[in-house]
Amino acid sequence: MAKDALIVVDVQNDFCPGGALGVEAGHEIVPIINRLMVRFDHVIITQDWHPAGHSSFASSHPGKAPFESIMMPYGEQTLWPEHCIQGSVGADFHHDLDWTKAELVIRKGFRPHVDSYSAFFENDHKTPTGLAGYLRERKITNVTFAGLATDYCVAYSALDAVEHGFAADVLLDACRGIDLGGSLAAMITKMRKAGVTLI
Ligand code: VGL
Ligand code: ZN
Repeated sequence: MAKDALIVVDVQNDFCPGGALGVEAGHEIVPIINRLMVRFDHVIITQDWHPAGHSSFASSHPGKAPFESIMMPYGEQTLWPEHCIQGSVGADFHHDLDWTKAELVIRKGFRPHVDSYSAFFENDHKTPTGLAGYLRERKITNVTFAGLATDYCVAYSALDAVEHGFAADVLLDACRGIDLGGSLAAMITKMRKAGVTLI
């Protein structure tokens, strides 16, 4: 157990119903995650943290609408409604999330020109967040993911965890997805094939 960490992904107001990029029933996972956090020795949480005018916002690209995609120097990027702007209420953790126990809050998506779904790498898949080094130095070998959204930040984080050599579990009951054009089923298949344990 001391080698296990729970990673709580982006349980922020903007990803909950009523938020800028509300995930259906996103708030339902909050009590589940609160119970989970007590059972883990180590808890890490991530926070989507964009500057105003971030390049992942459709509003930063004239003529583009949310959920369309564009080519960025690092590859295809889905465009989103403006969300999780640094310091805004939307970027705050859900008010019922009891994150007292979190040892580390890792912020991502703060570089204006690159988005970051994964807790390990930005979307260029080259710029590290530092999380892998943190886990290795703490001798944590197993990571369990819960949070929002299953098919974006949770899936990308779990895939990168496996790539880094960590054992990765995703607790599907403690996640909710965006499901854009079949992305939920596609990412679940991808995670399973990569060796992520889906629970
Ligand atoms: C996320 C889209 C944009 C997520 C973050 O947390 O899954 N999705 N930014
Ligand atoms: Zn974002």
